Parts: sequence; structure tokens; C-alpha cells
Amino acid sequence: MISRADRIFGCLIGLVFADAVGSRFEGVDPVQLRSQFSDKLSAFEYASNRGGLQYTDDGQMALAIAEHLAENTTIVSEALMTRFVNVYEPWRGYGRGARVLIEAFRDKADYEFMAEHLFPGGSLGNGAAMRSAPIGLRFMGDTNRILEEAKSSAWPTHRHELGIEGAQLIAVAASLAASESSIDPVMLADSLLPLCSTVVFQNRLARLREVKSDVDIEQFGNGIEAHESVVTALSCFALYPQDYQKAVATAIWQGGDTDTIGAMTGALVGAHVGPSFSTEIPIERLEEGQEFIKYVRELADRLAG
Ligand code: F2R
Ligand code: MG
Ligand code: MG
Repeated sequence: MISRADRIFGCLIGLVFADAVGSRFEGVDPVQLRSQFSDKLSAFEYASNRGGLQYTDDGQMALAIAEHLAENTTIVSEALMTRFVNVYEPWRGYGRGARVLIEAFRDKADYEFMAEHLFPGGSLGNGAAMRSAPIGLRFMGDTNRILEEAKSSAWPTHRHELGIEGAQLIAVAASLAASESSIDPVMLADSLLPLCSTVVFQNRLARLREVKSDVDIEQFGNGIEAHESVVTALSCFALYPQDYQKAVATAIWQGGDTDTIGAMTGALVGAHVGPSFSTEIPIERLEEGQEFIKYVRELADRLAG
């Protein structure tokens, strides 16, 4: 029996490690990536073991959401944005819109107007989805609540329906990952599809049902937009729900937004299997090593409590 705290720790450390490893290849063309390594596991192992491992905006914002939920019973969008501002380290590599909005909020500029109009209809980037998995574990099993909380978590930076729905899908998938004993493409698609209101995600989830091997994943994209990355990560998880290294290596092997597709995939596998995978990968190479792992462990315990 895997405890709730262990699943949260697995989710957070799985997200952060995959983000750090995937960031080594962010923006790389998959053809180029695949010409440099003999297979996906070699690429994963190479990136895991060379240089320092630092998380990017994905990890920074996901940890901020976990902290917010450890201290509050519900997500308050404005308070969450204040937290994003307080932890903001631009060198970690933020999305263009997210950076503008965080700085506008910090500087008391016309943030509300920008959040609505910086992009047509608001941002549909994957920045809300990359950070929403902890919400699924905090409100595990309560789908309506997860949908509502995920929307509140997206709102500070992502107001487009695709940006919000991406966050909702990853959060509900994290809840399923933690509560269901068996995951596969058909069950994941059938569980998520009825919750979707956008045709874009409905179409992609209908196709997720048919995924049988790695070659079927490429159709879902590797881009920075929510609809070009969220179902890609769901597919990697659904194909390898028990195997962290294979799932994350498959995500990174797609090229493009490798840190983010990796982070979403790693969070879901970690929620499903707990932290058992962490003995097989060098998590102590993350950030300041044992101190950081201890911090994430304590955060998971607080969130579970
Ligand atoms: N930004 C990056 N990586 C590139 C730079 C990293 C480099 N290593 C560095 O050091 O600088 N990665 C991170 O950004 C992604 C998440 O982005 P987020 O938070 O969603 O940002 P944003 O700007 O809101 O959306 C991303 C882009 O999507 C396009 N877009 C958004 N809404 C749109 C709309 N309504 N219409 C058309 N396009 C829209 C824009 O190009 C946005 O800039 C993650 O990959 C994270 O790792
Ligand atoms: Mg990133
Ligand atoms: Mg990214």
C-alpha cells in the first residue's frame, strides 16, 4: 500500500527530476535528438548524469502550488500569483507571457488587462498544465473540485480555454494516477474525455484511446501550447504507467518542449507508483542534493497532512 504522502512525494520529485533532465533538450528537433543517441533511454541516462540538475519554471511553479495548498484549503488565484512572484527566478526559463504577467503583477502595472489580452483570448501555453499535478493529489477523487481548483491555479497566467483545460486534464489525470490500480490509454481517455469542453482536446483524447506504441505518440505534438503537449504526456504515462524511466525517456524523445512534456509525464508516473523509482535515478544530483530532497519530502508530508 502506497501512502498519500509517498504518492505526493513521488509526484513532486518525479516532476522536478524530469523537468531538470528534459531541460537539457528543450527546443531540440526530434530528428536531431534521435541522431545523437542510439535510443531514448541513452538520452535520458546521458542527461541525468551530466552537469548539475536544476529545475526550470515547471518545477518552480509546481512547488509553489504545492506550498500554497499545504497552507490553504483552496486555491486563491491572487494569493497564488503573489507566491509565483515571490519565488520567481527568471533565469530558470519562463514562457514569454508568464514572465510579462509575473513582472506586471509584481510592479503593480495593468496586470488584469494583460492577462486577458497579451495573447488572443489569453494564454493557451502549457504553463498551467505543467504545474497542476499536485492539485489532483490534494483533492484526490473529487473530480469537480479538481476541475475548479485547477482553473483557479491557471487563472493568474492562463485564461484561454485550452490553457485552462490542459491544467484540468493533468490535475484529474494525477488523481486517477494515484487512485486507480491499473492505467492504460483506453481507461485514461474514457475517464478524461467526458470532462472536456473543447473540441480540440476531445479529438485528441478520442485518439489517445488508440495509442498502442511509441510511434502513435508523435501525432499529439511536442509544442509549447497546451493542446500540443498535454495529450503527448498523457500518452507517455498511459503506455508506461509503472516505469518512470521509460515514460519520461519517451516524453523527452519527442523533442521540442522536453522539460514540460517530461515534467507532466514524470508527475503522473510518480503519483501512480510512489517514490520507488527514485532509487534508480540520481535524484541527489538535483539542486543542492539531500537538502532539496528533504525539503520536497517535508512539503509532501505537509500537503498530505
Ligand atoms: N519558455 C520556455 N522555454 C524557452 C526558453 C528557455 C530557455 N532555456 C531560457 O533560458 O530562456 N519554457 C517554459 O515555457 C513554457 C510554458 O510557457 P507558459 O507559461 O505557458 O507561457 P506563455 O508565454 O503564456 O505561453 C507560451 C507560448 O505559447 C504561445 N501562445 C500562448 N497563448 C497564445 C495564443 N492565445 N495565441 C497564440 N499563441 C499563444 C506564445 O508563443 C507564448 O509565448 C514551458 O515550455 C516552460 O518550460
Ligand atoms: Mg521549463
Ligand atoms: Mg518547457
